[in-house]
Amino acid sequence: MALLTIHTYPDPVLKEQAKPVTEIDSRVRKLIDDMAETMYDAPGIGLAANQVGKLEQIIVIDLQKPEIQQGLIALINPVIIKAEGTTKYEEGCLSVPGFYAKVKRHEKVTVRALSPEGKQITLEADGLLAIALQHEIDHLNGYLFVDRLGPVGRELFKRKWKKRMADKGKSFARGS
Ligand code: K1U
Ligand code: ZN
Repeated sequence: MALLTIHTYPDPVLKEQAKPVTEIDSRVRKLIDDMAETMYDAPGIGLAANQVGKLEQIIVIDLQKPEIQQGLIALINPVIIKAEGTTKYEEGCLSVPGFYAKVKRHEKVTVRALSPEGKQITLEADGLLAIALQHEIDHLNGYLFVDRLGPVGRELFKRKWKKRMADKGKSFARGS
């Protein structure tokens, strides 16, 4: 297995639409293993292929809660086929490090996808799993959680990000 580089905002790959996987072969299964290793190392509870620079419709999720015992979920070509209710949850993103914000999402989702073994599966989820599925599927469609914020939240994000970049520039100039 190998650790992959996580691309961060504003890398253009994060704005791209990932393409459906047409053949689930050893290359795809290795990419899933590498994505899982990268997610656990980060650490995170999910990862989409766009985030490691691969425009393929693959996501991995592990909520890493012993009481849930869900384990690793790897989905290929996932599509939300049903969504109900609304909820708000404070999200983070490995591609937008250090920024957290409350995002409005569906409360429950039903997702259809292929498993790494090529079987069609249907997953019904609520709670954090439903949030993580929506967050990761958004990545495959070129959206970040900051794209789902209202005008005030987006403005706050842009200001914080600009300040962070300016601070980074200053410490680079100082050599620290
Ligand atoms: O897709 C990603 O960038 C991963 C992201 C997933 C996510 C987090 C919160 C709500 C929805 C989706 C993360 O995993 S950010 C890190 C994080 O939330 C976390 C890390 C370690 C332990 C617990 C949570
Ligand atoms: Zn993310």
